[in-house]
Amino acid sequence: MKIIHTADLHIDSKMETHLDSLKAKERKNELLLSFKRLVEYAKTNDVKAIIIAGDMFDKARVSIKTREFIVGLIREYSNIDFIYVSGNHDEDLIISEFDDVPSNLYTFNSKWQTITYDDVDITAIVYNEASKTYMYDTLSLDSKKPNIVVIHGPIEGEDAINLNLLKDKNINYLALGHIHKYIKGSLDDKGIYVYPGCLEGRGFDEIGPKGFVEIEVKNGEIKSNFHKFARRELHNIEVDITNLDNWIDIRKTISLKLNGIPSTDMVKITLVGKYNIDLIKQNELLLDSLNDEYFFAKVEDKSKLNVNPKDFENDVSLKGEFIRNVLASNLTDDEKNSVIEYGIKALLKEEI
Ligand SMILES: [Mn+2]
Repeated sequence: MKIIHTADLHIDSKMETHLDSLKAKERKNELLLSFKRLVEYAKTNDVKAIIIAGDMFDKARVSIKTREFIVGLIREYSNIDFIYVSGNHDEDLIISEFDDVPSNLYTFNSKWQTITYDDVDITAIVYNEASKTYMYDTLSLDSKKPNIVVIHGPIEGEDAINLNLLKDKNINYLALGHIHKYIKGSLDDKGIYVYPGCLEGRGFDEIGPKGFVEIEVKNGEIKSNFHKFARRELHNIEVDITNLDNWIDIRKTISLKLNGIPSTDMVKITLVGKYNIDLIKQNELLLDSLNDEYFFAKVEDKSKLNVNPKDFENDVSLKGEFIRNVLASNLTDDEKNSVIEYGIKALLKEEI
């Protein structure tokens, strides 16, 4: 029996924190379409159940459009079971009170509930203030069968699920949700815990490969594999511009670093290093040229001007005088950097 473990889809999320409004709208639709692709993948690959370990939606309130889409999709694929445990973002979602809940959609509450298949038992609970006080004591699993347990929550910090208290309870696969990257760890002698991560990265804090975990239960054994599936990946790339002389060199250095990244991906370039006073960076041009090449690009400039006051001690030109004045001022280092950069450009009659 094949099962998919996904979580943290955050459907209906605004996406505007990182993207401009046009791209945000496109990505918002892509979140929905990725879920559709996932369901189609399940059908093609003979997957019997899809576990959604929380935060399927970004908020408890979803638009009618989204609800129709999801419920319609679940109903259409009636041979697949959708095992949906709400998370911290969508806990109050009253999906079970929709008047048209498909019979293959299973929802859960603050008490353990088990769905029994021939090959495996899947047991789940909504993790909240109430259930976290008693869930360790009330979990009782059939030791003669492989067991998958589903919970949405962190495993570190104040509100963490206590993995120690879940040891030796016959859990073979603990299907978690909450952390937006793929993590697999050992629970006890016979069990593992897994976060599949989010299905699509939403911003530059969710970089790297994203997808779901495919589980196979065979002869009483559970095997699982991460499956890269996101429509687009996000990349956060640092580029050192120390000793580069001109914009063309910066662009070339960036291209080398981006080698192999598909143009459908999203890239954030952070410029670092110490650049020489004669370098004209043209970050807007850089941003435009990257946006021409990739679905979405962002540029952050953390590079520092490499200016040694000694070099200008005896410089009698206007430039020398200007730089000495700025360096002697009470401005912060960052402010000095930009004042000198703009000042030099102005002296060179550049556009500022
Ligand atoms: Mn989440």
